[in-house]
Amino acid sequence: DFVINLLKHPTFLDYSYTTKFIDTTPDLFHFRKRRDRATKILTYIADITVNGHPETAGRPRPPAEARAPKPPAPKAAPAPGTRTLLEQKGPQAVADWMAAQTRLLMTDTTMRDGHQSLLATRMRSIDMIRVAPSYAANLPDLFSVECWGGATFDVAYRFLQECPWQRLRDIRAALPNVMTQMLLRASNGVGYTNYPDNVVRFFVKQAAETGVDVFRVFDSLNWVENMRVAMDAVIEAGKVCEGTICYTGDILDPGRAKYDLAYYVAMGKDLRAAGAHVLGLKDMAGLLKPAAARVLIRTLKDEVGLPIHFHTHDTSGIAGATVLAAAEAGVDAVDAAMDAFSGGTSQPCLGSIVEALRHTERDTGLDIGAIRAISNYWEGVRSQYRAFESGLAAPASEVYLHEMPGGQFTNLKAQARSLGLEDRWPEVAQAYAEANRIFGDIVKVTPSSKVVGDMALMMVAQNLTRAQVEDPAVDVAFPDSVVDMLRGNLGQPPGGWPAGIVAKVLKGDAPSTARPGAGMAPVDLEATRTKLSDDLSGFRVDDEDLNGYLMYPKVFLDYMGRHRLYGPVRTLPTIPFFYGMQPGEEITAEIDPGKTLEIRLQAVGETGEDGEAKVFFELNGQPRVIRVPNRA
Ligand code: BTN
Ligand code: 3PY
Ligand code: ZN
Repeated sequence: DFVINLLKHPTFLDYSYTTKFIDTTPDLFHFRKRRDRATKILTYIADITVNGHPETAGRPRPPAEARAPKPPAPKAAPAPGTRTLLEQKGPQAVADWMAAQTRLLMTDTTMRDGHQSLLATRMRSIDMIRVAPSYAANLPDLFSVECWGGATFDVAYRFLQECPWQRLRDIRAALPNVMTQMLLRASNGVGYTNYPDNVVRFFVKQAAETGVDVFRVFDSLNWVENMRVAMDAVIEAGKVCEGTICYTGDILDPGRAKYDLAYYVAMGKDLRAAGAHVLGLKDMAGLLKPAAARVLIRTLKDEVGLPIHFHTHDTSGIAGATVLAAAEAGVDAVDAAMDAFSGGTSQPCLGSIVEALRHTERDTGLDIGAIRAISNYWEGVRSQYRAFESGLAAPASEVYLHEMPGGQFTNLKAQARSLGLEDRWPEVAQAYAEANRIFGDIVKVTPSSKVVGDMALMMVAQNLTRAQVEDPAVDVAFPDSVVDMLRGNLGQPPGGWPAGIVAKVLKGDAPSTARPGAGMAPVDLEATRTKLSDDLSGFRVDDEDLNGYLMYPKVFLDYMGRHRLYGPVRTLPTIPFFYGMQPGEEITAEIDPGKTLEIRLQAVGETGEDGEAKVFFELNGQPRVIRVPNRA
């Protein structure tokens, strides 16, 4: 069948990966073009070697022995998995199959939420693609591999100088049998604001085509009305639509009646009616406690009837207990991360859950030896990214106070640091909780969580209390994101926005209560493509590039500008990418399948009067000198 055929394909056999049309199209200038790309990569290495990488400057360095670890060898041809089922029988068959399993199904989040929550989303594609064949061969019984969406899209272009679509395509090719999964912020796409409906549809269609199988669709205010465009597009594409509830509050706390059991059941039914194949339960801050999980999961199973996929974060240290309680209550699938990318603000540990359930009714059946080998690989990967460690060293029961999502916690800490508020962190946490109350107690997840964070930082920086913020007599300059949210541009929370704060923030302007997308004109895609192509001196803009531009116009253009200078730097190993090379060091970069550059740094020469440093390389055995400005 198709799984076997793909495996015999030469590019799969040697673990090389696919490239876009532009990388491989042979033309008259093919040789010249390749040489140009090699020069570009050498220029990048020379620049980083001489000047350092701005993202790692002043940050802790990886241990001297940190190097890309070897991925475990594939033990067998990839057995048919969930993707095989999806391809052959469609998304409803996947949902029916899920519901019929006794075992607990597992999603590995290492390639998305794991590094998003622990390493500021900085994991590079090459570290994922290299291990994808090991997943395909050695863990074919995973439910899915979450590897795309959320913050990864933006960060790939913005900080890692790589194309997120290429990442998805390469993972897809190396993982033919297990479903890939993405996190989609409904009408906010993979961005921070509401996009026009046709942009959301175009994005989903492309993500499905390039390689996403399961779409976890959520709205940052739990407004189902604002999820329909994205959900319909997923269903239309024939992929698995995981309509998702974001969990906040505490269903067992009578003082927190806004988000009670009835609220979640009603939302679950709305999502089912909207066409969800699977019900996602997204506990982005890790607030669902074990006893509450038992009640919530059992009730949602009974009343909604869809298979349930549970996601949580281990910020409090108690997520493992919650997952086990959810398993007992009949949850169908759960998210977890491999050892080195688990715990803390990330997901609980996959291997530990697998072992905890061994020889029980919910035994996952996953091969713990395979998990260990892949975990060892990830441990090596993490050591290369020490510069991005956030340093949360212990569980934080404080999360029940502020309710920050796992992905935001360390981010906001860094933001607080940059504003000189680091030693006032407990106040930030308290202000975050108060800002939430000012907005009427809302779901806090990207992008609404960012607005609450902006508000909290402002309150601490300006020593403002909740009472002062709400007092019409006290003048407050609200952050732009707050004004935007209260105008209605992210949609409506349950019960609407509190009238008092709306009046104060909008100074009498009328807010909108309509679905934001309803008032946005569709973007003329072809006109945008033509204009973009002109701005890029005739570059052939394909649908992936156009989608990148529509989500993040400036970020995309900046990426393209750097790409012209530095070429396919995604193919560099991670240490040279962030730190450059040492004299005498030798690396390889596979810029096309089977086309490998052997790069040796000979020496870094003196900087001349023109301020340029000469860097001496050997490229595939031939001497090359590259000059770069010395800005150090
Ligand atoms: C390479 O040589 O690896 C890439 C050559 C050109 C890549 C362009 S940059 C924007 C767009 N996104 C991709 O992944 N490829 C093209
Ligand atoms: C994201 O939207 O990136 C999230 O991870 C939300 O939890
Ligand atoms: Zn998460």
